[in-house]
Amino acid sequence: MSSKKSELKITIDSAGLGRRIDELALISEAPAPVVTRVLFSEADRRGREYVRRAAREAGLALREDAVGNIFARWEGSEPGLPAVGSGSHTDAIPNAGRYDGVVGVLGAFEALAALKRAGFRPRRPLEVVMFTAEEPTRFGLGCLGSRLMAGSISVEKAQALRDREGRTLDELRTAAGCSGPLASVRLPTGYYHAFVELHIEQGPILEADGIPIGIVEHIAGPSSYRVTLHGEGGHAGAVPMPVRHDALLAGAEIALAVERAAITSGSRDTVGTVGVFRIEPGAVNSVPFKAYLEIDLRDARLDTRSKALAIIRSSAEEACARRGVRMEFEEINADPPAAGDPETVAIAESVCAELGLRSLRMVSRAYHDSLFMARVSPTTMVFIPCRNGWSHRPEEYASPEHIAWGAEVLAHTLARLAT
Ligand code: HGY
Ligand code: MN
Ligand code: MN
Repeated sequence: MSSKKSELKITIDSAGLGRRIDELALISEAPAPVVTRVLFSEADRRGREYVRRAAREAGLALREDAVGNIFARWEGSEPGLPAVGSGSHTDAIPNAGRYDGVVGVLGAFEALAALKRAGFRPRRPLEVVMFTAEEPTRFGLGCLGSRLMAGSISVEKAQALRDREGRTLDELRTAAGCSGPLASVRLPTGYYHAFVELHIEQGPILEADGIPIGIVEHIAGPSSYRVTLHGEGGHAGAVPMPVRHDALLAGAEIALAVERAAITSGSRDTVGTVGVFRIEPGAVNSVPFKAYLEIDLRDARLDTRSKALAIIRSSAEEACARRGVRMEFEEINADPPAAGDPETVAIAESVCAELGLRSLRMVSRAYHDSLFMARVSPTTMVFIPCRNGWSHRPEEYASPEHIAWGAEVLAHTLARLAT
């Protein structure tokens, strides 16, 4: 990896990049300005087609693997060398915005196109990845494409996944046109020389501090859990309060226990959320006999996350015992945090300094495909500010100037790594 100052004069086509981000945003299961593109839905498939077209327009060679990860490659002068990777995702949760993931895919295409326009000739291949299923919406598990690439999930576990309609990954990927064994998704050892992902911060720090670039040193470890509660139903008027076994109220106590455990963990990086909470029968005059919750619990450190989980579980057991409600508590995923590669972080940081851009080393509490790429390659992320830190909502916004600076820092960093 060369760290010498580059003489490259890189110009990002900010207007073109913004237009492509806006065009992709219109490919959605929901009316604008809402963006929703759930894995292998009709909108996701049209979004993939848009990504393929954008890659070709950037002059990149395309291939796809058995789970639908899309690779767009610029061969280097020494093709056999491990590639320098970048990329992100274009799937979007319900009621999302247009920048999460998309900036890292279209921004990487623009970074490579700008390097081509500047006359750069890479020694190492440069490759942009559009990862399949960074979001957990379809199967309840995020980063499915990068997990399989990194060997962080077994083929058996991936094939056992079911969506809410009971469909399997194999059914859906085949219907979307993917083929080949899932085992072939795993990357050969040393496939990437380094990996750098451009992404909006999805938090308020960069904007609040007036800093245009974040460089990720740590990515918090995500975990999620399914809780099913079996109480007793009955007539809302006839069942006296002392004899009720209300599943919703047990669930409500558990949701409050998640919040309390995160706030009192002693670590400012512990975050806990109950983002899914369904009850049955769901009638105003009927005592809920069943509740279903999904808990999202994260921390930059494993020990404080484990301690918070233990508190949540014991609070849940106590509430259910007191209320006469039966509980099933199942882990969906519990991934360790990842560290950014110090040398790659330092290169991105020196690029910012040479461009006269202030930068800040950060922890990412959102997870990204880089969480798994860090297991198989030296990795870091380049963050740009987003308005009020908003993300996973239609008001998500990143300014053209910040997007262009992010793509410019990415272009120089990738060039340095590929030299
Ligand atoms: O949930 C996350 O952190 C990511 O946006 N999927
Ligand atoms: Mn997201
Ligand atoms: Mn994302």
